[in-house]
Amino acid sequence: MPTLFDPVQAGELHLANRIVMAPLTRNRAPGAVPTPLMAEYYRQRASAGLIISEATAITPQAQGYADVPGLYSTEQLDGWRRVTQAVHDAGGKIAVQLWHVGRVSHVELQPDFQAPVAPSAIRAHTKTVLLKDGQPVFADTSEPRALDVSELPGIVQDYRHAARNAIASGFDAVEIHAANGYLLEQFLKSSSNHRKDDYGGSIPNRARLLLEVTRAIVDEIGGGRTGIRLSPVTPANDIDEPHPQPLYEYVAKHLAPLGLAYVHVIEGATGGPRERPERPFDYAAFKTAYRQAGGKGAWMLNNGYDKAAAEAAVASGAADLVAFGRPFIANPDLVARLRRNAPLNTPDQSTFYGGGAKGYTDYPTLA
Ligand code: 8OZ
Repeated sequence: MPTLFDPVQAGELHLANRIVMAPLTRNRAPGAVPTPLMAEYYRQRASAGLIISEATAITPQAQGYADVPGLYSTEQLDGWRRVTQAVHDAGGKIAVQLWHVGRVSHVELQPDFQAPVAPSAIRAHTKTVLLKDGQPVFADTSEPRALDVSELPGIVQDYRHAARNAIASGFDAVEIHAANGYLLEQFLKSSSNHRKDDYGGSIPNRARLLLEVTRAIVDEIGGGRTGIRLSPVTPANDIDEPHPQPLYEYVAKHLAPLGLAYVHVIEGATGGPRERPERPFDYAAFKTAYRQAGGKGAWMLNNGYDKAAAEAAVASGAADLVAFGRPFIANPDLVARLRRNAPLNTPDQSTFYGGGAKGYTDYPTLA
């Protein structure tokens, strides 16, 4: 039986253990440019089998929060190169999470104060973060405009270009952020997609953009360097799908031929309850649909795992990899602590988003 501490192959990635650092938004990239402090933060966490970077905007339009990084300018790529080099020097592996927020944005964060884009002109009743005099403030998201069908090939191209930039910046892989109520999930789920064209209505139509994006990235950098994050029942960012099972099994079957490095599944409500009684979902059947369709690569689970639950998931074969979020914020040496059954530092919520080294690079490691 495999343990959390055994190495594993995920596509082209040889991972030293099965403990993954989940993507974590930290809002410490002023002007969307990764800093040396970020390189230090990720370097400290390089003993994870795989680090998945914080969500990273593929274009200026993809941006939805103050001080989150991007992956489109020369300056940003140079900043990321320092990050990937630091992680590699410390013996780690790092994927970048490719992000388009869609409607979860604000005109103040958009090029020329334009409306954020979405499948349909339906506002998300959720907040984003702006900076006022350098201080983070919550603001309601702006009313989005519906993307014209003629714009969608350009968005697919933006993802492809970002994947190329990722490899040029030294990342080992990319993770497509298709979770948590952002653009690709806005297309997938029926509460946010009321389109009447080939990208709305039926399951194949709502899954079309996600599959086009994934195929373009796989064509650009190879499936073995491509992962995807999905959240079948999350209500995050005011999103809902009354019939997630057939939708996600369709997605699984169509991702299967692409030879992905991994599929990353958030169980339940992101960062919250693992069960949503009002939205039942059979995760085992979802995984079976992927494997039966020939899907290879690692199966990664996430949401609220502790050591015992993660060990059980890996031992039973339910997961090949388990992603830990908040524990990695407060425990740069999480792998060593789990291995030694050492106590964990408690994360300080007040320093999750924005700020500097405090609550970021100053958590203590074991002696
Ligand atoms: C927390 C704050 C802002 C963004 C996600 C990228 O939920 C995020 C995010 C999380 O996927």
